[in-house]
Amino acid sequence: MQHRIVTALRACDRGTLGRTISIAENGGEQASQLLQLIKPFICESCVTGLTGPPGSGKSTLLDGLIAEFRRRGLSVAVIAIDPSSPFSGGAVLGDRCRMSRHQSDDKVYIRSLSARGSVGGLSLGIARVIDVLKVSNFDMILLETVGTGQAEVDVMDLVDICVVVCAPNTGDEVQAIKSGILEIADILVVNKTDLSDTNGTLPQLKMAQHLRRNPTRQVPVVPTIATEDKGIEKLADEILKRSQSAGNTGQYEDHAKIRRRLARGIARALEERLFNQDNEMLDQLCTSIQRHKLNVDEAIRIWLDKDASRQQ
Ligand SMILES: Nc1nc2c(ncn2[C@@H]2O[C@H](COP(=O)(O)OP(=O)(O)OP(=O)(O)O)[C@@H](O)[C@H]2O)c(=O)[nH]1
Ligand SMILES: [Mg+2]
Repeated sequence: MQHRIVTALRACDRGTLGRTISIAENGGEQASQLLQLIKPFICESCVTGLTGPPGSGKSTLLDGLIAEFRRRGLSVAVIAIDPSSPFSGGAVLGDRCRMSRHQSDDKVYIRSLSARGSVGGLSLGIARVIDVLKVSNFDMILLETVGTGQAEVDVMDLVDICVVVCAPNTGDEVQAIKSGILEIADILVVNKTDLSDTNGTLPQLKMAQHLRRNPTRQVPVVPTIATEDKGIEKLADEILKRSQSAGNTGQYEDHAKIRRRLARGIARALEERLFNQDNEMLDQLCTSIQRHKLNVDEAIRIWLDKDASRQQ
């Protein structure tokens, strides 16, 4: 018999979605049990991430995309990640207000998650939340995150389609290139084209594509004015085109992305174990560092050499 939680999730019951997402986000034993329970019921939904500098217009674009996907008869779930930066503290409230016009639509589910206090663990929590949403079988799962730090770039490993949003003439595009998010972009959006001559930004972004590690990968550049719903249709087309080709091959998730996620998850689990468990050798190394007999690099090297010889 199907567990009542699974039945409720499959029926998109809001209360159950809210509760199970909180459990998934928090992690720990309860989350493991939940994930075990829902595993056989996880559907192949396409996950699209929108990332980019603060204020580039991600939430406004998302709002337009929700409307566009709904017009095409698709159900949509949105995860907005509340940046822990104090400068954007009010952002989520604004995001929720902007998107709230969709809240009464039972084919739309919007949820904010907090990035606070989950350094390094953010992407693991979100991966679990995505699994919960996949049980509810939304056609489109959209995720918004500020693309400034490594944690946010890591989050983009969770998505099937990565949309990088830049706004021209603010220096943001340079920032985006620096933080490496263009490397992982599947679609580039140049938003706020009403504010500037796009002549500068579009060639700049196209040039940036040539700097990417794999110049053969075609990355479309979509100009938009999110506040006037301009370019949203084209963006929706590009997202759906990619989603369909991934769906056709039956491979939503990229091998390299899964590998990176796995390595990160293992590293995090090891860190916790090493830090919390008694370990004589680790304590000896710490003492040597305190007494200035070793520096941290040397201690790491000694540890890794010992570990390698143990494995032989
Ligand atoms: N002129 C103009 N303003 C825009 C456009 N898109 C968004 N904005 C405005 O830019 C501001 C920031 O938009 P948001 O959608 O909140 O940007 P965001 O990237 O979600 O911001 P954070 O979540 O704080 O990183 C808002 O005041 C929007 O109204 C656009 O195409 N043209
Ligand atoms: Mg936002």
